[in-house]
Amino acid sequence: MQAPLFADATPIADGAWLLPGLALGAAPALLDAVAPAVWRHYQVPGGGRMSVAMAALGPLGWVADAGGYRYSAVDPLTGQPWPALPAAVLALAREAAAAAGYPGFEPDACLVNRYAPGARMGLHQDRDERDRRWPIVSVSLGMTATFLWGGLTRRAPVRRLALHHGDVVVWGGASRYTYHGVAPLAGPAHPLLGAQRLNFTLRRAG
Ligand code: MD6
Ligand code: FE
Repeated sequence: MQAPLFADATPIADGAWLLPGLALGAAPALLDAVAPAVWRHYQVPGGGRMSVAMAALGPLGWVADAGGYRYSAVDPLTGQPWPALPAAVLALAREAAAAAGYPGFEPDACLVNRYAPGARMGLHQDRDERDRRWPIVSVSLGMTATFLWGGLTRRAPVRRLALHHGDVVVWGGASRYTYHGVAPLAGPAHPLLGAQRLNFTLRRAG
C-alpha cells in the first residue's frame, strides 16, 4: 500500500481506505444537493421492497426495475434528469479518490441511500459500472452505521466497521468487487440530521 496523502487514512483492505471525517467540510453542499431529491423504495427481484430509500444525483442514476439494475440518464419516476452534482461534492470525490491512490477520478453518478432506524442493506457487490478500474467513493452523514465488509465470495467472513458522520470510504483495485452491506440502523439520533443516515456513493458508471 502506498503512503497515504491524508494523514488519518486507515487501510481497510488491499485498494480500500477509510478516510475519517474527510467529508465534514462538504456536508452542507451534500445536504443542499439532496434537498430536491425524490426518494423511492425500489422493488427487489424477490418481490419485496428495499428498506433503504434511494435517490440519485448527477448525469447517471442507478435504478432498479423489472428488467434488473441499470444506470439511467432520466429518473423513471419523474421523466426528468437527476439533480446536479455540486462542484464541492465533485471536488470531495476527486480529493478522496486521489488520497486513496486513484488520481483522475471523474464521477458521473451518485447514488444516495437514506436509512431510517431499522433500515438495512443486504450483502451485495457493486458491479453495474462499466469500468472496474475506477473506485467507488462512499460518504456517510448522520447516524453511525455498522458497515459489513465481506470478501470476494458471498460466504467469506464479514468484518464490522463503524462509519460516522463525515467519514469517507474509497475502494477499488483488488477490493472493487468485495461483498458489503449495512446492518440494521440503530443507536442515538444524530445532532444535525436526526434519526437517519445518508450515504452517498460516487461512481464512474458510464
Ligand atoms: C451504504 N453503501 O453505505 C451502502 N457500495 O449505505 C454501499 O453499498 C457501497 O458504501 C459500494 C461502495 C461503497 C458503498
Ligand atoms: Fe454497494
